[in-house]
Amino acid sequence: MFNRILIANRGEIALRIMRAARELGCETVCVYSEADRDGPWLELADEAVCIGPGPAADSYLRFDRIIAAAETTQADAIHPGYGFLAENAQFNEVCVDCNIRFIGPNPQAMATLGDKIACKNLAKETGTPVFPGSDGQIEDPDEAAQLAESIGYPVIVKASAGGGGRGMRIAHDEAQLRAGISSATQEAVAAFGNGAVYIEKFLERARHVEVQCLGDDHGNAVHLFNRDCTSQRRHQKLVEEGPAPGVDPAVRDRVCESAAALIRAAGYSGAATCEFLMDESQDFYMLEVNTRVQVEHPVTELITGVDIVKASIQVAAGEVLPVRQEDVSINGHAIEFRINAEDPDRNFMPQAGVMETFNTPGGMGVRVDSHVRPGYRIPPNYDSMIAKLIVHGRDREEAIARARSALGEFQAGPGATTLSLHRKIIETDQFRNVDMDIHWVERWLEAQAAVAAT
Ligand code: MV4
Repeated sequence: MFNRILIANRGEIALRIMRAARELGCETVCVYSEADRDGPWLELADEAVCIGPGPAADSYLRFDRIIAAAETTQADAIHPGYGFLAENAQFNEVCVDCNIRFIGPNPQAMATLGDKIACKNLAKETGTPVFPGSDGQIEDPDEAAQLAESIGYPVIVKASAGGGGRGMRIAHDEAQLRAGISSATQEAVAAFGNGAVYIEKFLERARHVEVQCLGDDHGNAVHLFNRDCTSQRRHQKLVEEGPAPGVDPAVRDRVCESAAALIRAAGYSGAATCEFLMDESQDFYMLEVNTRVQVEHPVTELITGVDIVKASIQVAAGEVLPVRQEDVSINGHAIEFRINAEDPDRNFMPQAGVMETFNTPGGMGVRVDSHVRPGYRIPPNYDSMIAKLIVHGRDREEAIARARSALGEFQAGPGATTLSLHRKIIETDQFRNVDMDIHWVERWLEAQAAVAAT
């Protein structure tokens, strides 16, 4: 096991990683920016090292400063958390070159799965379902137009180096397709330095279902079942739950096993998530693989009992996966609510400033992952998430009942938060009846605003 782990992150995930590290007997080093000087999570670190000013580009994204901090504090591993450098294969490689263990996949596995075309090709080999589309990169717009004709419009043009909704164009006819290929290519060159684009069938009404996986360096990979992350706005997830409701166990197991097969084939170590879209017939199509621990990992921890962050550290230290597939089962249902310091009534405007009131809920099946305490000043530089409320029950109904109670108890202010939004979401017919698709929250918010305007 490692002696000292450096955490190249901040906020709730820095706290989450430190807790897992401590449990494994590792010391922790936390790097921080000047804007995070008073971060309450720094008190839990054995050492804290300032790596620069508030803007992430001058601190949390600086390879040189993070590596220097690891070397001067004699850290033997770096956990990147999520965001910042978590999916940066170059940073990963620099860690390897400096003889510091990057807690996550090797640079090769990260690069392969991070490249959408390479990932999709590997998925085809492992039997992971993907959308019908181009066989790799589009070389010739005429060929692309022919292919689109045969799979049928609408199609979507995607950048191989894109992700999270960047570099995508929807085309309903040939003219839009030709324009989309050209503009997506230009955008991809400018944004990622890689202009490769591909096309696939575009699915209108879909749910976002993802599979949590774990791999090790001994050729093992398991899945920890799935989560539904359909409730989102502008590619920002709001509510996640697991297991994904309304997926037949046989379909679920087949898709989850295919996701684990993909991770295994990539020679992947650590936590990974395979994202899928699911249509109304429960047909699945893989979108992309996230090569990091995700914000919503606690949903899976509550329903499987597996400590995903601890496992990510153990496998990075060379240990065999702490769980075998046959030992993983689903216990009940869990739902996570992302509490952001944003005003849902003012276009989700971020609310920087002091959190004066911060009373978190408790009781059976209630978990709060947060770095905030009363008096904490939210810096304007970073993501506005201040807490994750995760509830667990024997079934979805009990989880929702606990969510209602816990969301009612939760007090945070004076600035607006997304707590008020979550209290409304759980009462909607759409959420209660799982009558959801990836655009439902945006449609519902617009309808609400229209009613408020009359
Ligand atoms: C799609 C799609 C429909 N059909 N691909 C958006 C982010 C990136 N991960 C892929 N995305 C999509 N790919 C096909 N073939 C619709 C989306 C999409 C989406 C996916 C998941 C969650 C929210 C979304 C919001 C808009 C579009």
